[in-house]
Amino acid sequence: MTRMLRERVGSINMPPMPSSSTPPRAILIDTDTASDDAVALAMALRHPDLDVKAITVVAGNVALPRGLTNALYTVELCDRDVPVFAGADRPLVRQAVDASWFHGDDGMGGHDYQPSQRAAETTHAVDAIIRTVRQHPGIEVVTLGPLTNMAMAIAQAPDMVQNISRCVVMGGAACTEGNVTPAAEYNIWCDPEAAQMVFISGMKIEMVGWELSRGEANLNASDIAKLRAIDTPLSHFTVDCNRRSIEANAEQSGEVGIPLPDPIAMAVAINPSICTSRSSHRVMVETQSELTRGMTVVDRLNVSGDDRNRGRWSDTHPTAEPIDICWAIDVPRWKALLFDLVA
Ligand SMILES: [Ca+2]
Repeated sequence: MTRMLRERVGSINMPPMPSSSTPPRAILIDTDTASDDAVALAMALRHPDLDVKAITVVAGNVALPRGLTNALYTVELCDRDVPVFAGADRPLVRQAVDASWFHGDDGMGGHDYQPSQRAAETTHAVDAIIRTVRQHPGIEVVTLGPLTNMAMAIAQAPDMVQNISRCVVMGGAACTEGNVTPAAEYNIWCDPEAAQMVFISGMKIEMVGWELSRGEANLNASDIAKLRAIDTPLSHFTVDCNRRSIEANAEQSGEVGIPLPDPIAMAVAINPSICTSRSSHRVMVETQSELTRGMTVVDRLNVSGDDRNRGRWSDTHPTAEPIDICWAIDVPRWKALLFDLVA
């Protein structure tokens, strides 16, 4: 369990460092870096209890080169020296379909942020994931994009999953509507085959669906004013890079404010108690139907474990470890954590 922030974050040029004898938690982040990913990356990079070992980028919200640029810029903005690796430039078997309409052509609200100094590593992200996980038993993984890189890594090194203490997946829509089709959330819809491979890999997965970023969890006008008042480069960046997503949010769902699914997943990763309702269930991903492509089918009532229902689901699908589903979050605490980390 994460402790309270040991110190308030100071100047943007002086990121907080771990101060106790407890070593920081090793973490790897896989991301299709657009605006909400960037905020999530910043939260992890700025948190004193986390040691971000690697950032691996996958095609998704934006094309791979742009996602790479956005991730590198964010690392630079946070004044951290964390390696960034380029991974898959398309889903496993499907065409790439980005979400630039939601995040802006550059994924960052049209600001065209460019890193001035940093460049990506030459190692492929999949190799970097395997190497990093093997080097750091107990590492935590947070995925913020389509699961292509993770699926490829698991396929190449299935033993790797034993070293991952938990994998927090921003993805899916647990027993509710999606944001890219009525059935599916974007990250899972984008590469459903990869998601299915990851979900049945035996890894300890916590699913944080997009629905948790809706309603009161959006950053409202008051929250945005608070970020402006914090008045750091990072607090302004949090608002500015989401300029387009504010408009898109209103167009798509009629909701007002900045939706931040990736930062909410990161908040749950940082402090699991921000998730206030969770339970474990088998989850399968639809890969056959175009109607429900990428749907995360959650066995909420655990009917597949009922002998009377065997043969209806369990026998026709691979056995999988249950996945932890986050059903609700503590909205004030999620926002407070964000404000702390961008101050
Ligand atoms: Ca993302």
